[in-house]
Amino acid sequence: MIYKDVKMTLRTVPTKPFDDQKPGTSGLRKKVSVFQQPHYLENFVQAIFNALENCKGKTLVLGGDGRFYNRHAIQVILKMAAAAGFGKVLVGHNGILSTPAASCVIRKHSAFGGIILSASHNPGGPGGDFGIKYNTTNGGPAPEKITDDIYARTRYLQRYYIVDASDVPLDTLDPTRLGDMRVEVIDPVYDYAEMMESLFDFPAIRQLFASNTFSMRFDAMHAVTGPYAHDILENRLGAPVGTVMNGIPLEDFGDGHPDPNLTYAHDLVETMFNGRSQHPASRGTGTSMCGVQPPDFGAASDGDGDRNMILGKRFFVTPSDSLAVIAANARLAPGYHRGLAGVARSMPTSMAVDRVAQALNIGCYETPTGWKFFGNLMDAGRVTLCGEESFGTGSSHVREKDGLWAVLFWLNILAVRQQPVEDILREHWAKYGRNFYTRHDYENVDSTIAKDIMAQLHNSMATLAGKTFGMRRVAYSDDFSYTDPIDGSVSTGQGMRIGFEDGARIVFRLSGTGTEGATLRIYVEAYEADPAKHMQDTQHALADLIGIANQLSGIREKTGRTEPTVIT
Ligand code: VG1
Ligand code: CO
Repeated sequence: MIYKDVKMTLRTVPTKPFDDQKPGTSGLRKKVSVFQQPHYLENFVQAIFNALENCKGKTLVLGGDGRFYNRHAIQVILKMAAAAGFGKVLVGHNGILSTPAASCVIRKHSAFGGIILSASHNPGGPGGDFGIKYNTTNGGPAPEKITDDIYARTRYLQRYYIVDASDVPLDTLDPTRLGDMRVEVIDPVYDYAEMMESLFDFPAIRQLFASNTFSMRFDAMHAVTGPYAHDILENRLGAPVGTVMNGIPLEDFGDGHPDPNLTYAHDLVETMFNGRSQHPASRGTGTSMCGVQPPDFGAASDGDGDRNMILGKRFFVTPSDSLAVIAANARLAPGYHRGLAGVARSMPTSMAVDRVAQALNIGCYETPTGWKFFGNLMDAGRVTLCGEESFGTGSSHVREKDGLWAVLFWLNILAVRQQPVEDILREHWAKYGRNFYTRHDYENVDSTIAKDIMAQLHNSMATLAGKTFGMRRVAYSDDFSYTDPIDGSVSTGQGMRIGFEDGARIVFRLSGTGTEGATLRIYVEAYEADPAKHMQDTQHALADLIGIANQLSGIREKTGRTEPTVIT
């Protein structure tokens, strides 16, 4: 390879620590204006590099979801990586890499680690959010031990190192050299698409699209998955052009909120429900109001491509159910035909997958919220499949949740089973029972009030066991802590949970990804074995538990809100 040399000089820049650089559930996320403060980004990047034992000569992967500030941040990080002595940086073309693709590239090229620039599903643009996180050699988000160390270092950082050089061209695939460091610009889609082709039955899916009896829409929400979906769905799998909606990535996501749920993926929801009102979970099919049949299958992904929403014709699949269905049908996909080593779900995720694991006689792990807790289990070969209620599903093919992977898994299942999505769910519930599930989010709550609600709930945890609320008796209640079965590390304060004797649960947690005030999440679940009751409306089926959750937390009185900001 011929490298173009960029002239440079090394510079040490004195700085002062910021006191708000504690990484949350998934890296450091702040308003763009916070990142635009002089030295703010540089300080955090230097703290990451300082926390790495020795990066001299090593390879770093670098990319982001293309949101506003991505281009600037990439140039800064390249120049700081050169100053830190990295040997090589693999950077996505135009600075783009979806989160799962970054994980794939780190693993495939045996990189030392990677920096991913994203605030995921949070809105972008100059008034929106930006984020940064570090992933380790296994391709997964740095575990708490490392994020705690990075944070500690941000607290006393006095200087950072950067080279003065002109910007590295990222709009061509030509390599560059920044001093001794090589910069290779890579096609962000290629490695990832190749991996997907190795996991799923592409010929069967191609046939499904060719059959003319099946149609699909994928909503990329003007975020990072556009180019991935165009290449994989339309080019490689032959889906008709137009299958991918909102496929051009934009720095502000077209002013949208790239969160693939029934509220924010409105273009897709409109198409799939065809004029009907939303929150259709569990409602039956029927003729549409304007006579046009919606597509058979719909899906969407988030800002950085790690989340997914799965829809059938006028039918919503909860992420928890999607995880359970994938687990139950895993053998249908070539990459999983030998079955699953085990499964894991985050604590607030519904227990639907637990029932499948039990039937399959495989291990089932319950971890705190956030993908970083799955890494050790996957590295140790204990689990193959993982999921979160927050529209996150993935497997040990990478160490991040993976939006398009989940969509392809569903396409593979549909290609083999040749049934509508709704029928697959009905059969699943008939066999395993249904875990009705909902999450109520109260966003942008005053932080003091939110902390107060959580403190009061925390105090009541010790006294709830044995109490009866309506028809339900509390079996246990606690503030969830997790001991990692592989390295023994302990994570406390992971959410208040109340379990009832009939298997119902209520969980309260504060979000660790928001950038304004506090977001309080209430997760509610109830198990129903009787198929005659499976087609109820979810909010209706869970009404008594939602009432108990509101009563126990006093959320409505304390915040003055009459309803949640978002229901998923
Ligand atoms: C949320 C979700 C969590 C997910 C995290 C990162 O965290 O609840 O399940 O892992 O976002 O996903 P929190 O702390 O706000 O509840 V992503 O797609 O934003 O990287
Ligand atoms: Co995301």
